[in-house]
Amino acid sequence: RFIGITTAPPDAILGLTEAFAADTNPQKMNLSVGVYKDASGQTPVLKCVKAAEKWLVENEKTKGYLPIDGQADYRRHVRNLIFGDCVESDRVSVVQTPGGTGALRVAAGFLNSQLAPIRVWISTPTWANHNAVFTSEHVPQEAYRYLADDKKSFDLDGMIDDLTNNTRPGDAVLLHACCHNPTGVDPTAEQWDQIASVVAEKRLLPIIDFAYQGFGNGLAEDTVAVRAILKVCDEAIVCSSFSKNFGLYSERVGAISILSGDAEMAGAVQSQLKTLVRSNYSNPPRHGAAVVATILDDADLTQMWHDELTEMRTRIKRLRQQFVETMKKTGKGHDFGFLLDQNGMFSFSGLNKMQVDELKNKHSIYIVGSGRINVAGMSEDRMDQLCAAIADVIEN
Ligand code: PLP
Ligand code: TYF
Repeated sequence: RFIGITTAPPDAILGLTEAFAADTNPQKMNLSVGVYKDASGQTPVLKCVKAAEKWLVENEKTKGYLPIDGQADYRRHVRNLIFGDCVESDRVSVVQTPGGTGALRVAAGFLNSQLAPIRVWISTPTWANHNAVFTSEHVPQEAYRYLADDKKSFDLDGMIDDLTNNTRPGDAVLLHACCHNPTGVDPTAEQWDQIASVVAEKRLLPIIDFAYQGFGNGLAEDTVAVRAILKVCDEAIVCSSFSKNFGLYSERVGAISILSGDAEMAGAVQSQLKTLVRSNYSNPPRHGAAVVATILDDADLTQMWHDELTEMRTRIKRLRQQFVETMKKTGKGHDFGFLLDQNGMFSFSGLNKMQVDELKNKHSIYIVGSGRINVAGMSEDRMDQLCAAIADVIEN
C-alpha cells in the first residue's frame, strides 16, 4: 500500500539545521533558521519566562483542556498588544493558536470555509511556508512585487501597481507587519499609509503577519502597519507569533485576531474560528500562553520582558553594525551598508546560490539558499571568521 510513496523534499530552512547538525567541522556556524542567539551562542530562556514558569509550577491548578479558542486572559492581552485602544474590543475575535503558523493556518481555513472563492496576494519574496499554508487550505495565490531589482530596497511603486491594477476587489493581501522575512526590508510609516489606502480602495482583505513585534523598533512602534490599516479598513486579520519576542519557540504560542465591522459579526466570526480549530487540533496548548499571560498580568514581569526584548533588539542592531564594519575591513571594498536600513532578524546578503553553497561546503557556514542571513545568529567573537569567509566566496 505504501509502496508508491515518494520522499518529500526537506523544508528549505529547517532542513539546513539537520545538515548543520551532521557537520563535524568545529568552526561551523548556523545562520539559517530564524532563532535569536545571545553572546554565548545560546537561545536563552528569558528571565521573565523563567520567573513566570516558577510561579506557574507552584500555582497552576490543572492541566485540563483549555477552551477551543484558548485562555481568556491571554486573548485579552493579545488584543491589547496589537490593537491598544485603536478599535472597540467587542469587534475583535481573538483565538489562541499553536504559534504564528497555527494562526496563519486558521486564517487560511477561514478564507477557504467562509470567503471562497478568494485569492491571496503574497509578497515576492516571502517566507516559504506562507505558500505552503495557503496551498494546504486550497486558497489560490498571486504574487505582488516587494523587493526592488537591486535586492536591497523596497519596490513601493511595484507593490502599489500590483495591488491597484492586478487585484480584484475582495481579494486578500498578506502583509508582513515589520521585519519582513526574508529581506529585512520594511515600508516606512508614510509608505504604509499609501499601501493601506490602496487596500481600502480596492476593498482587499488585509492579513497581517505579525511574527516579530518588538524586533524592529519597539513593541508600540512596530504596530505602524496595523495602525495604518485600522485607520482605513473595518475588516482585517492579524496573525501573531510570540515565538521570537518571548523566546517561546517550542511552546507554540500565537493568536489569530479578526476585526469585524460590528460586535455581532465578530461573534459569528469567533464561532466559525472555533469550528475550524475543533476539527484541526481541538484546543491549543496551555503552557506557553499561560507564561505570556502570567508575565503580562504582572507589572514587574512585564517590565522585565520589555527590558529583555530591548536587549535582543539592540544586540541585533549592534551585530548589523559590526558586520558592516568588519566586511569593510576585509579590504576589498565590500559595502554592506544597506543592512543598516533593514529591520529584524534577517537580511538579504545578495550572495547567489553558488556562493551560498561554497560558504557551506568550504567554510561550514550555513545561510538560506536565497542568500538570507540570520543576523540574530551572528556572534561578536566570530565576526572576523564570518566576514573572511563571505569575502572569500564573493571574490572567488
Ligand atoms: N510568519 C513569519 C513571517 C515567520 O517568519 C514565522 C517564523 O517563525 C512565522 C510566521 C511563524 O512563527 P511560529 O514559529 O510562531 O509558528
Ligand atoms: O524563517 C525562519 O527561519 C523562521 C523559522 O518551516 C522557521 O520563521 C523556518 C521554517 C519553518 C518554520 C519556522
